[in-house]
Amino acid sequence: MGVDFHIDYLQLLSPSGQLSDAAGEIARDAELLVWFHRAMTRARLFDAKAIALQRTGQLGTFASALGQEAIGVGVATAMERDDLLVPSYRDHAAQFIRGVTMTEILLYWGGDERGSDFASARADFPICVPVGTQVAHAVGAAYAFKLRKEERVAVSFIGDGGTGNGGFYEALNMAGAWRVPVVVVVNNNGWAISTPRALGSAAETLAQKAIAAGIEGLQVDGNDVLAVHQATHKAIEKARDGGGPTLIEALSYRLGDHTTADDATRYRDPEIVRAEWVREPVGRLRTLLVARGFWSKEQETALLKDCGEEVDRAVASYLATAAPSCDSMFDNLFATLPASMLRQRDEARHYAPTPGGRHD
Ligand SMILES: Cc1ncc(C[n+]2csc(CCOP(=O)(O)OP(=O)(O)O)c2C)c(N)n1
Ligand SMILES: [Mg+2]
Repeated sequence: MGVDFHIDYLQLLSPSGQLSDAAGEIARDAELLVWFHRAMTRARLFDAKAIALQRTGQLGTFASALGQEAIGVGVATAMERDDLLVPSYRDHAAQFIRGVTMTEILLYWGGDERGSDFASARADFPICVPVGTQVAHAVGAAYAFKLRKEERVAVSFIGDGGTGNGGFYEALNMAGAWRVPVVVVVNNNGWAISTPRALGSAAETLAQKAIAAGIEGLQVDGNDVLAVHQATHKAIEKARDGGGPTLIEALSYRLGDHTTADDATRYRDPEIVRAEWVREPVGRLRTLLVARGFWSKEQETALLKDCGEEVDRAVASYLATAAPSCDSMFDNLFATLPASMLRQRDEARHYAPTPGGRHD
């Protein structure tokens, strides 16, 4: 007895903008393709502004999604409104589509708890920084959907490095054993801070980690929004129909630093990064749109102006939000704060800046 396995790889749009016949209907849907382009462009402009805010002392930290926009956009557009997004910390491109606002994301990274209290997307989970823990949350929520016989699917993101975390294996194992409606998307951006993918795991693909959990695993070109969308849509509808979980490894590349607290030039050859720009997701979709006559220079200029203004409005709203009270970081920890936390809160109050604007 032995077990053979094969991991499929899906690419529909090549780096030079050539579309495969397997793209099907979606290739003719000009409106949807333009929508993908808008969503990726919005995320990219937001990213650049968030980094600028951090560099000028107006934002705490930020985890850029530069080069990985197709993953967030392809996944979120494959979800139904009632499905559940359980993000990691680099998934704002998906969160925007779910209805989370740019201002909320800025508040979050500005250290304001109110940034996690989404005005819409109420059911979606907040940003999760402890690596790997969010997948267990998604599996738990999916188990609840199954028990309640709700036709909802939980979708979670994790990084390549995160798939080495014990919590990830446990979550995947239970997803398989319980056969819950969950889709786990691995954003394989090649790096876990300064650890390259090859040092993070000896497995040839990360998708094959699904095999040990008894679930389906596949790879997609994570810089190809059409492939990400198609693969995720299929996995979500399979889960909704009772077909169980799927692990999707989306192959992309982290074109920026890990976060604003990182300087990747200390461990990564800038030449390699320059070469990776050939495969980035936004340019290849734009090439296709232009070739099909779906997009013009004028439309691109107008889009950049619109997105720039939208980002500026979000920044203005973020900066105009009065700083939260120092107590807020303790508010949602326990129903009744234990004595040790009360002591910490008192100490924090002692050092709290005078109430007022964010930048006092
Ligand atoms: C449990 C835990 N351990 C360590 C960290 C510190 N940490 C933050 S991000 C990161 C690397 C994660 O890499 P990857 O999963 O590939 O995601 P990426 O940041 O590349 O999107 C580490 C080790 C953490 N946040 N949580
Ligand atoms: Mg990574």
